[in-house]
Parts: sequence; structure tokens; C-alpha cells
Amino acid sequence: MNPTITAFEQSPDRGRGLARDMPVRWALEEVGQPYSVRLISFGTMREPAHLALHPFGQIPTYEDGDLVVFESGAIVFHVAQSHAGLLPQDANARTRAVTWMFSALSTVEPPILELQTLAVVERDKPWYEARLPLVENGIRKRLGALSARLGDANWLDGAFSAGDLLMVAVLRRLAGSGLLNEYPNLAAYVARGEARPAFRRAFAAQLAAFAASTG
Ligand code: GTB
Repeated sequence: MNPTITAFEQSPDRGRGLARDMPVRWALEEVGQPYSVRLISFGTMREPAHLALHPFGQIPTYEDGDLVVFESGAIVFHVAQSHAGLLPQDANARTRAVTWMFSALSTVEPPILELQTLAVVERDKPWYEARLPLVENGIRKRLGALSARLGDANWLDGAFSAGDLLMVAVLRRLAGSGLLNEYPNLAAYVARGEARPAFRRAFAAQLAAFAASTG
């Protein structure tokens, strides 16, 4: 049996591949592991059957036999650990790749999420205009450091890894903000990730799910 993941029945991102099933799909495509998708509604996410899989009632989840995993980073890590292709064999290089996975999710992504919250939830608030440059500068601080580290390399540490996969997925959330274009090597890095055949297959699959949901 192939693993089954969950994703939005009708993604609020309208098929732009910004929901967190996208990195999971991408990882599965990179390693050549076929998978099934159970598309669920916001209502279904709150039901006991889904809460048994995901304590916070979110997507994505991953089921494979007796194993249930939630948290997109943990799922990508599991896929990378159990297949060849997303983590180096050398122990130190593997740990460095895992470090980039954590870095993507716990150092680079938080200020990006802050901007999204500000733009979506606080746009009408009186503090929006004053807070926006502060939040954007918090992102620039991370992007500047990441850009300096990447330099003119293709990937963060040697060959493409699960660290790059999560970093590209996180940086994609800046689409439309204009911030990524201030760092041409990071914009090119994201474009390189998006050009990978596995990314394209994953993107097409989530877009097809969204298109089907809108009839
Ligand atoms: N830390 C968890 C993980 O990485 O798996 C976070 C999971 C999560 O945020 N899931 C979201 C969810 O289930 C969907 S992806 N939300 C429903 C809920 O909490 O009730 C987040 C997301 C949503 C929408 C957009 N978008 O519209 O662009 C992008 C990302």
C-alpha cells in the first residue's frame, strides 16, 4: 500500500502550492514514492477521526501502515530518511542537511508568517502601516544572511537536499511581496527549486485538486 497524505479539499491558496501538503508531495515526488491523497474539508479536520491523526486538526498528515505522522517538516524528514535522494549518506553532511530543514522552519519562516498574518488579519488595524516596515525588515535580516551563505552556489550545502526543499517551500511564501527579488541569488534559488521535475509534478497535482474542487 502506498502512503496516504491529507490535503485541503479546497485550498485557500487557490492552487498556488502554498499549503503545507506541497512540501510533502514534493518530497514524495523527489524520492519516487507514489502516494494517495485524501482531500478533506475544514469541517472534517475538526472531526474525531482526523483529530486522532492530527492533534491540532490540520493538514497535512501522513499514514503508512501503522505509522501516522503530522507536521510537514516531520513528514518530509520521514520520507527523506526512509528513501534515498533527499539526505546525504555521509553522517556529518546529513546532519547539516537536517540543520537546514530546522533552519527553514524555525528561523527563516517565522518572520515570513508574521508578514502573512499582518497582511491577512491585521490589514485594517490602525498599527498596520507602522508595523509593516518592521516586519519586512525582520524578513530582510534573515534573507540577507541566507543570501550571503548561499552565495553563487546552487544549493545550501552540496547536492539538493530536504533542507533545500523546505527552504524553497518557505521562501515561496514571499511570492507577491517583492522581498525575494531584493536578493537575486535567492530568487534564482527558488526558481531552481521550482524547475525541478518533482516540484512540477507536485505542483500540478495540488493544482488539479483545487481545480476539481471548483468544478
Ligand atoms: N506546523 C504545521 C505543519 O507544518 O504541518 C502547520 C500545519 C498548517 O498550518 N496547516 C494548515 C491548516 O491545516 C494548512 S497549511 N489550517 C487549518 C486550520 O488550522 O484550521 C497553511 C496554509 C494555509 C493557507 C495558505 N494560503 O492560503 O496561502 C497557505 C498555507
